[in-house]
Amino acid sequence: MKMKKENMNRRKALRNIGASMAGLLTASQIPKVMANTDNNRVALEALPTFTGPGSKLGWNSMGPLVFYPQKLPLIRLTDRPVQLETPRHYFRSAITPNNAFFVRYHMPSVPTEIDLNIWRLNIEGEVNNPAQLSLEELLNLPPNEVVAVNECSGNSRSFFQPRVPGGQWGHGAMGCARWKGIRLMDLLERAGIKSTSKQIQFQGLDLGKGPKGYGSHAFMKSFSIDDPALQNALIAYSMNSSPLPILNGFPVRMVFPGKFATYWVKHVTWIRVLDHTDTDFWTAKAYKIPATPQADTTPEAIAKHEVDMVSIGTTQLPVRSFIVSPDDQTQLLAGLTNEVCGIAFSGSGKGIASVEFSADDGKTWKKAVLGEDLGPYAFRTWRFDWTPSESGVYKLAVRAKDSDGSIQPDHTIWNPGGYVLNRIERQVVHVGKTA
Ligand SMILES: Nc1nc2c(c(=O)[nH]1)N[C@H]1C(S)=C(S)[C@@H](COP(=O)(O)O)O[C@H]1N2
Ligand SMILES: [Mo]
Repeated sequence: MKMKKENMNRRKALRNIGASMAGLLTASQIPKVMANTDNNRVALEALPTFTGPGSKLGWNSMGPLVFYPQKLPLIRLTDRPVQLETPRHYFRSAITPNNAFFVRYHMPSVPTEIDLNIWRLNIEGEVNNPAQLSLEELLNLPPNEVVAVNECSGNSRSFFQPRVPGGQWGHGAMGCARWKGIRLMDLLERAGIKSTSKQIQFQGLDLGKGPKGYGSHAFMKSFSIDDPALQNALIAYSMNSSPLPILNGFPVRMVFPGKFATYWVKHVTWIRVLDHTDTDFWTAKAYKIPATPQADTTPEAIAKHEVDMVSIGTTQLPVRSFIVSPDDQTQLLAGLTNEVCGIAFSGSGKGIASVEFSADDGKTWKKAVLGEDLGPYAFRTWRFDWTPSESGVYKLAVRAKDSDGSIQPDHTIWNPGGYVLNRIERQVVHVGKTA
């Protein structure tokens, strides 16, 4: 009897908690959700925004600034897995400092130290001469270099409306570094690829607790043997003339210039030549974009399974540009020259042809001055000396054109992964009076 009464009291207490929590959201505020193909739930209505349109702190995601090993304070999205975003001001230069470079993992367990006496890069599978190479042996092979942007597919995801699941990145899930290492093809040629080979799979050291073949187990990505991305790939042991920070892939990581960062496998330890098409979750199921222009679709079309989805590896980083300064805190004055600056980049391999600046919300455009050319895959800095004659509120915009003719659209897109956004970005600024 007594037990029963206690249970009843507990149940009542729980009901009360339920009631008071429900009190925080009225029925009309609870967003409608529906399932999409990946068993994710997609909000049908706009959710309250934190980093999206209309928010005050719009450029980066909102999160605490945290210290991690070898890093300056970065913005934390999540701790397990570690996801850290680079604050906006670090993009004033074309090279992102190693200690400010963003961090993204999928597994909760990431390596925190690596014993180079034991560590070997394994070349295995459909090769005539499997190899286990120490870092020292890699350093003795002919080096190659590229300056290239590493951009997360979900960079800017928090700006999607309706909101989509996944890390709610602002614009800081990108960085540009000078990568030095050995050509993947040099190693594969030494190993002798068999004619039975179909794909090359790259696997890192980080592990999760899930079963093999599932996303929760290990991180690996594959490209087909005839994919041109393999020809350009480096196995990088140096980042901006230093060893890689552990959180960015020490001792070596893959670098696929022009391709999204999901392929840039960190702590790459197994390079496996497969005689079949990879069935692992990360290549076979994850990171899919609609096979539509600009990977644009709608939640309704996804729900009806009307959309062909393709791997994000089939595309390159679309052309993008950003205003880094001023932000909405910068003091600007009418009649004075105010420097506007930022970066542009694209993964086409052709480089940036031009960057244009608008001080009137995109109605009229003027050419910006481009900074040093560090190669077609690098950030290209740009600047514009802007002298507003009147005080007031201005909507600044920037757009870049790629040397292959691609431009940034002036409209947003939507897809369920929150991938490949490259619309023209804007910055509202307040210009004060001098008298
Ligand atoms: N080993 C390993 N490599 C990885 C990942 C991972 O989870 N594990 N994530 C990929 C993704 S999705 C991104 S965006 C980049 C991030 O690179 P960074 O952490 O050096 O900035 O690493 C890629 N390589
Ligand atoms: Mo990513």
